[in-house]
Amino acid sequence: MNRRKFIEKASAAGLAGLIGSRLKLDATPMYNSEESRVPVIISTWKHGIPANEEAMKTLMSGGSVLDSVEKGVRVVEADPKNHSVGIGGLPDRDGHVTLDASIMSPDGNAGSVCFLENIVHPVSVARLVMEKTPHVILAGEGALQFAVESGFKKQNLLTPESEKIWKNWLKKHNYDPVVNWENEPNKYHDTIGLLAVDKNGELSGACTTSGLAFKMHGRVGDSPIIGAGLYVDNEVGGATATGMGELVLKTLGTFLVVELMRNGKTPQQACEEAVMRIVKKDPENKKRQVGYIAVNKNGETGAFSLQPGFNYAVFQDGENMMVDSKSYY
Ligand code: SD4
Repeated sequence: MNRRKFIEKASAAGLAGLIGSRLKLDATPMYNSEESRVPVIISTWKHGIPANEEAMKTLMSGGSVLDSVEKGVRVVEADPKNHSVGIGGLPDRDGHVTLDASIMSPDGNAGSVCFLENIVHPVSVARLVMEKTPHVILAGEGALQFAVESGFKKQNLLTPESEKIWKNWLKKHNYDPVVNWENEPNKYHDTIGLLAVDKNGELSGACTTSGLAFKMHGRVGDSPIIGAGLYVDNEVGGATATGMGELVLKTLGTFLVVELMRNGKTPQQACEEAVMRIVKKDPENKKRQVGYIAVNKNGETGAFSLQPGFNYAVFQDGENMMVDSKSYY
């Protein structure tokens, strides 16, 4: 092929690509008030029930969809009995409770904090990072400094109960996160990721966690990484993740779920395909848990996990209830 023919061919291909992406854009599931089942709140695990309750109350009393996701997950952050989020979270292997959180608003803005210590409500610090700084992520000491300067109180987050569990763990010192350990008889719960769509189809999401128990000091998971643990696009829908963050990070799971929905998949199909991506790419998938939940702009929901045992809470049509996720294994 001579040079000119090659260029002609290449530009035709470029044009076809453009038309293709235009077609894909047209396939974006737009909000349709006739078909929609909104407002809806969806969140991970059993602690999703009280979080959804608070989020819906906020929407019903005229709060914004952003207020609703923040207030919803704050309920779980403040619960000392929850060993995976906020106060009472299990520490890293050196005994530090280090928190990760993120939030996204309908205008596509995002904020997050990671490796933050001594603050009960990291999601609210994440919101301030989004609203008051030119940045998206603040980490560690810098995040703490910003929080304290913004009026947050420092507090010890390691409760006597969590300390006892950590000291027991130290005796064996075996670093092997257990599948679904949050559903074991000891009643550990897990990360809360929560998505909300208000009655006008506006979307927000939040995700907050103390991360994997007994992780290495300094480890950051998927939850504060936009597109990994949380992603919301107001034109399309939102997704959030729970489980082994490393598997979610390597596949940028929630960004993938939202892009699949943009290209016409239902939330259920999109979650399934994102889990399949992990199955195909990560040999760890057999031993670990990852769960995705998703919602589109019309309030259609979906979820899928690697292992059985993942469940989530949906508040829709006046009912707030637990749903068992389907799983690959
Ligand atoms: C993390 N995804 O830090 C979080 C923790 C979690 O089930 O959700 N565990 O990796």
